[in-house]
Amino acid sequence: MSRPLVPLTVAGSDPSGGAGIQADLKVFLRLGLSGAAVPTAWTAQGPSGVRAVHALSGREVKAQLDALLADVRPAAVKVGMLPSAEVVRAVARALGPLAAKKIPIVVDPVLATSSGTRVLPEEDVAVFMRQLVPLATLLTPNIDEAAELSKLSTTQVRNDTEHVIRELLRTGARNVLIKGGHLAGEEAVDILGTREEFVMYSLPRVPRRRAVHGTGCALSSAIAALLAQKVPLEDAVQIAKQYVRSAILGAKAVGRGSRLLDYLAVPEGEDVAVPDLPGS
Ligand code: PXL
Repeated sequence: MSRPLVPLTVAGSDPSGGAGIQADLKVFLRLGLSGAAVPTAWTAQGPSGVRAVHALSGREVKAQLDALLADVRPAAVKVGMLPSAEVVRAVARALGPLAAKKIPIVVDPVLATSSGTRVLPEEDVAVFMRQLVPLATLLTPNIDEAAELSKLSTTQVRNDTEHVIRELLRTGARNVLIKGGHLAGEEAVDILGTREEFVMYSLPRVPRRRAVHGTGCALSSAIAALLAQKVPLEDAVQIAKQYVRSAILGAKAVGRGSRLLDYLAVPEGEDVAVPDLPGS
């Protein structure tokens, strides 16, 4: 009997289930895998926004990772919210050996929450770039994050995305996906830069009647779950993008505030093979 593949998320906790480890675990399961989760921070939030972010200490995060990784080798890792340099260091130390074994690591650089609360202090971004980014199989910044990480302007990210991707590849990430979802226009365009090529992903933008949050979390965890199942990166990004688009289309309010993604949306791909999913 082969062992089940276990994807791991290392991210913040969002009690509303719209982002962070709660969202990631739902996405993992939808993509066929039962995951593991190490929280790095507790947020106090409902769908109408983040009231507080409480960082766990580096020691607390290290203790969780050490205990888990002593017993389980994850098939892929997604890293989300990291609230401080000491947590970045703890995560980078624990994930170094996994990166060396070529276990895919998807790093979503959550510098601020979607409602604008700063998460990783500006002075800690250098440590993030130096210690964690070189371990990343894929880095998934949005436009603002790409600008801050590359020290270039958002105008440059919008107008010369490929140059910005090249700069980020030089910092050690093996692949970079810049999410253009925040660009104005009819199409939501994301650009993936690998060491060999650039790939554009364009899907019709979903008009947002009422905000949804956690789309970045869902995208990065969906990619991690697909990489865990050996789906090639270019296909994994396409399937994950289509899944998140369907999840936005089916999003529903669960109370006041932003809508919750439809995590039960069906993962599909155009001309690419989606892994067999339970019940489908
Ligand atoms: O979407 C960014 C994000 C990531 N992780 C957690 C969050 C948020 C946004 O609110 O709460 C835990």
